[in-house]
Amino acid sequence: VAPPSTAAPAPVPHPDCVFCRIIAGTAPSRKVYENQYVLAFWDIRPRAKVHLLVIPKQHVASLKELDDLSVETRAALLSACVKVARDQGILEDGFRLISNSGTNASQSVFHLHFHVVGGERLREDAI
Ligand code: DGP
Repeated sequence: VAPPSTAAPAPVPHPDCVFCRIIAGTAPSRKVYENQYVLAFWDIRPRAKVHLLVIPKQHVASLKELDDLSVETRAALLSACVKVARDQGILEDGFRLISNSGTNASQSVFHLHFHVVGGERLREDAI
């Protein structure tokens, strides 16, 4: 009997989601890291010298739906944020990890994402 597969299920693209198109490869991006659970790429409108986005391959709209992701995906998201920060050389001097969730946070793309921001001194009151 074959052991149970640990592979992540194939992501189900959400209609009209730009980040799902980036995952599917039908929209361009500057990728920096990818594994079976997550993808990391440069923000199209960087607000610091380093500004990356880390997203789950499975579509969920925001942190509100975090529990819909597998525990492996949830762990992979946080690990990937730290890994890409280290790979970009911003871990030692410090960086910021942000996820805007919902209206009050002015979320604009409704596919969960973490902003990894650094490479320079960040304002105390904004990303
Ligand atoms: P938020 O406001 O937290 O939902 O941030 C969404 C971010 O996504 C924003 O900083 C700009 C970025 N973004 C939007 N569309 C694209 C895109 O097509 N490609 C890339 N690389 N980033 C995008």
